[in-house]
Parts: sequence; structure tokens; C-alpha cells
Amino acid sequence: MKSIHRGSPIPRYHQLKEILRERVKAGEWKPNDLIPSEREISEFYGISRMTARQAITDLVNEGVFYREQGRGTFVTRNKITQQLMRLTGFTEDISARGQRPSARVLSQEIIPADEKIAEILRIEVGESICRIERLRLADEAPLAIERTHIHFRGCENLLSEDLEQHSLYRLLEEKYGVPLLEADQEIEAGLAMPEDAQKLEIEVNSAILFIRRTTYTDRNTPFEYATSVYCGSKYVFYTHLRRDQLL
Ligand code: 16G
Repeated sequence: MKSIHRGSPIPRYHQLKEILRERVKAGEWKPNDLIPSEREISEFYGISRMTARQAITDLVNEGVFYREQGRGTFVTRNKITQQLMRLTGFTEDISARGQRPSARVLSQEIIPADEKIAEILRIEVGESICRIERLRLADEAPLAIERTHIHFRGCENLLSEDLEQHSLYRLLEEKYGVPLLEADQEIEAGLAMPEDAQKLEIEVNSAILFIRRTTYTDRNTPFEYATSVYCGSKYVFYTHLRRDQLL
């Protein structure tokens, strides 16, 4: 079993985090298993309780573990935890978890913007937009259906891109010079309709999350409007909240 390297420049809590994460990944600790206490972990790895607490708290925040008052810390059921703080794309999110992201393109077309999309993307009705519908998978398991509408000068060229092999966000940034700055996102609960359920390989009427995202190059230039359907049972969205300090 891996141990803490005292001479390493990597902070001990960070090393411990990776060791604990590894134990979950290796299946040594299963979903809903109670993990050893802070005291046991600190004694086992020869580190302070503070360090053990910090590593465990980080993993709770990342959704690897969850705590139950008075009972201890448990392994989370294997859900995808996505932090709602950084603007990232699917490829980045899934790679960060050590899984293999992939995509199946369901449709990819240039169409005239209808009234709703034109208003959101702040363009004229009828202007060309690229509409892409993809099934997104992690380690070959379907997780989400993404339907995105993109507009920028030259967006027609996206039609010839292979979006099964390439990350859309990476292409936009690196090839098309579209700098991604920020996004507004909303999440709504719903039930899977037959067509989406079939693609996601879930039962009709299972819980899903609708996610709508408008992404901007700068505050006044939206270039993407995405409406996605995520499997509700496979995702946890996580936000860290901090109370304003009273002056
Ligand atoms: C995420 C985004 C989507 C974006 C895609 C790019 C939502 C809620 N969020 O899924 O807007 O188009 O990532 O992914 O759909 P890619 O860079 O892996 O192609």
C-alpha cells in the first residue's frame, strides 16, 4: 500500500488525498462503506489528525465521501461530482475524474436562428448558427445529451469538424480563437421522455436534470446556448458556499 513520503515536496494532506482516492478507485472501499475515523487514518499513515481531517474534508467537498452526523464518513455512490464554479466542458470534467470522455454525434447542422435562440445569442433571427446534438459518455456509459447552438463569425466551419474526436471547447479556443470567459447556467429537475431515455439507456420517466448554459466570450457576446439532459442518478452538482462576513 502506498505511504506518505516525508521528503516529498507534495504536501502531506495532498498525498493522503490521493492515497484515499486510490483506495476507493481500487474498490477496497465500496459505495456506502464507512471509512476509518480521522484518528485511525492519522495513526495508520503517521500524520497529524489535522492533516487527515483536511484530506477527508477535501474529498467530502469533491463528493468522493459524504459525512453523516454522529455516524462517520462514508464512500459516495459512484456519481459524477461537478463543481459549479469553474467554466469547464465535458471532456475536461470527465478527464479530471480519470475517466475516458467520448461523444456520439447525433446531428450537426447549420440552421437559421429562430426567435428564441436569436434573442439569447443576441443576433438577428435567421442568422446562421451551428446546432450540434451529441450523446456524451464516460468510460462508454451514456451520461448526457447535449444540444448546443453556437454563433460566432465563421461558425459555419464547425460543420466540418469531427466532434466525436475533438473537444468543442478546445477547438473554439485553440483553432477558432473564441476565448471562453464565463457562463450562466441553470439546472432544473425533470423526467426522461421516451426518446431521451432510450439514448441515455435509462427507464422512461427516470429522474433527469435539464441544464441550460449560455456561454460568453466577454460579458456582451454570448456565443453558445446549450440545453442538456443529464442522467439524474449519475450526477451530483457541488457548490461551496461562504457566508458574507459582517463588517
Ligand atoms: C459541457 C457544456 C456544454 C459544452 C460542452 C463542451 C452543458 C451543460 N455544458 O457539456 O455547453 O458545449 O461541455 O464539451 O451542456 P467538449 O469540450 O467536451 O466538446
